[in-house]
Amino acid sequence: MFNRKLLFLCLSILFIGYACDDDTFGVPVDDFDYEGQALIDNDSILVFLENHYYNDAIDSVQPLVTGATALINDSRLLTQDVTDFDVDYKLYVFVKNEGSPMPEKGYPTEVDSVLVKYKGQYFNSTVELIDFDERTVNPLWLTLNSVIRGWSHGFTNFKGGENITNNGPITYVNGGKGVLFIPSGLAYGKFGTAGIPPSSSLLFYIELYDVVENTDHDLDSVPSILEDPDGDGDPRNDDTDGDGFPNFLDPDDDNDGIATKDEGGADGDPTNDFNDPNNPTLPDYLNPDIN
Ligand SMILES: [Ca+2]
Ligand SMILES: [Ca+2]
Ligand SMILES: [Ca+2]
Ligand SMILES: [Ca+2]
Repeated sequence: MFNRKLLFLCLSILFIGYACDDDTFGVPVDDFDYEGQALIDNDSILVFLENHYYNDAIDSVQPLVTGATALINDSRLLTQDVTDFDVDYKLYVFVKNEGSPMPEKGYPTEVDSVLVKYKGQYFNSTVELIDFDERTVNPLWLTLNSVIRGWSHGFTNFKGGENITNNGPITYVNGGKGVLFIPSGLAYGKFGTAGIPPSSSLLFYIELYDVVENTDHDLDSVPSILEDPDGDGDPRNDDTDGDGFPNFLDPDDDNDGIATKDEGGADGDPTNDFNDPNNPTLPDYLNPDIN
């Protein structure tokens, strides 16, 4: 990990008698304890889940009362393991409604476009909930690569609703609906943001109305989720031609002057063309020697 390398470098330099402070080489040393904060957040969220329940009558998380099932024991609560920048997190997802059974409304990937409503709250230092943002009247389109990581992963547990528009306003039924419990490291982290203090864990009530399956951000005929040549499930960290634009936002992925969508052969699908006998497993659109 980069920070460990930098620490090693600092130690080496100390050994030969140079000072090593927070901005050695102009690169700030980040000594924030991400793993420790993740554990603190997880403990707080668990305490919260043990002491609250989901009131179905009012669709609200409420303090536990006699006869109710605590969220931690509610079979509708999922635990999702997420690793981000080498830190392991637990994301807790309460699924009130999974979403439409129609297959084409299937689960979004973490880079798909979604139509959502939400209401966000943060946990303060005494694990009370404070409102900070909501979008509860008109749903909003956004893409899951450009939101907090807790959303990117959490929404993949839900499906969209069925469009029942009949020459009137667009309406959806049977959409996904639930609550995300997000540790600060998958939200706004150690800095927080406007209206959210540093290292705050978040609670979001969410509704998922619609999904654009196989969202293709750069319109290059390769779905964004497949623009992941290193296969780690995260298309944000792949930049084949090193031009600063990750492949899923780069219409010419190998910078050979031929747009990726034009390296797809007769069927227009760039993912199944391999014309380099010296490199038979590399698709043409990622191979600058083939154009
Ligand atoms: Ca990747
Ligand atoms: Ca690129
Ligand atoms: Ca691309
Ligand atoms: Ca090529």
